[in-house]
Amino acid sequence: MRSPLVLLVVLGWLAPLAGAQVFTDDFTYPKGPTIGRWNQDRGVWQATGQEAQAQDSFLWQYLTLPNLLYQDCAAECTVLYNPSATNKLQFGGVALRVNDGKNDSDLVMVKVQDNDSSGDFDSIWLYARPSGSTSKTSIPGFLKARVRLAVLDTTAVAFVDDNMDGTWDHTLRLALTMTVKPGPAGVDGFGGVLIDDFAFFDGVILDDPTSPAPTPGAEVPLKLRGFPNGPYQAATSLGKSGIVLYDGRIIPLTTDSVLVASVTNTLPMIFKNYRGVCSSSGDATIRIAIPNIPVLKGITLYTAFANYSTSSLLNISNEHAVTLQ
Ligand SMILES: [Ca+2]
Ligand SMILES: [Ca+2]
Repeated sequence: MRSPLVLLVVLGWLAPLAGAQVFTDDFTYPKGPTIGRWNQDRGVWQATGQEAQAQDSFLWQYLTLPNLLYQDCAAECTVLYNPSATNKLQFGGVALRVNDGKNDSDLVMVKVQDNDSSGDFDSIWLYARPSGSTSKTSIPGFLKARVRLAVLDTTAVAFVDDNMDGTWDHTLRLALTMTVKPGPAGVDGFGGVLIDDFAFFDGVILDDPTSPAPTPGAEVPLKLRGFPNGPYQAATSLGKSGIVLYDGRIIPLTTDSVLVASVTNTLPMIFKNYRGVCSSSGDATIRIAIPNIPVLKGITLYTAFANYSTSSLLNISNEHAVTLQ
């Protein structure tokens, strides 16, 4: 039997032909009107040297990467309140399936927003444009947040870390009624907001909100969407600082004993279905059977997957955090 750890990690190291499908951008472009290869679908953005800045005006704006054309995926960015902008009402976040950003239409987006124009973000909005939304308002104020958006068929899930400690503080879900189709990935902005550290995942893994709470003794299913009929390997670790592959892509996990156990199938009673083949629609479900040991409460498990071919990893999903309760 081939070592799955080889499949997960070493094949990546030996994958000079793999496309850099997992994309990161820290926006360190020369100050000015051009932001690398980003397309300014709507609004006049500028590079500050460290971030992308939305136009300081009352306008929903989008910045996309036309080559990141995906249907089911996840992306995240850091949103910073801009104290020097004239607009106090600011928002920013991630936008996916941006098929008509120019008209603020046919796209999915999440934003953190200074809804009361008080100088800090206080609300989160998850939108299908032009119709469909959910929100969480009157949150204690914050100036900087990590924001993720994941889309899988008609499900959109937004995650916000409002104190930048690496733990999601808010999760919003929205059932999409728009046509499910690929579109460019990008970010959104309003009122001079600053966007930094974009990251893109070309596989997506999400939990099922109807499944039981992740308590000791419970079994947690995770849904993944990857390549149709593609072999996959999932992995779970206790951290998410990132395993950097030879080609620059990053698996958002850490190499630790849990990861080794999960990919080598040494604990099949805990990490179930971690290796297999996605269905013709690219789907698979893996399961974490949490041992019935109360002392595990509070531990966070991070899980991601990749599809692979004989010579490379074809994609890399987001990591999904499950904190045992
Ligand atoms: Ca506010
Ligand atoms: Ca947090």
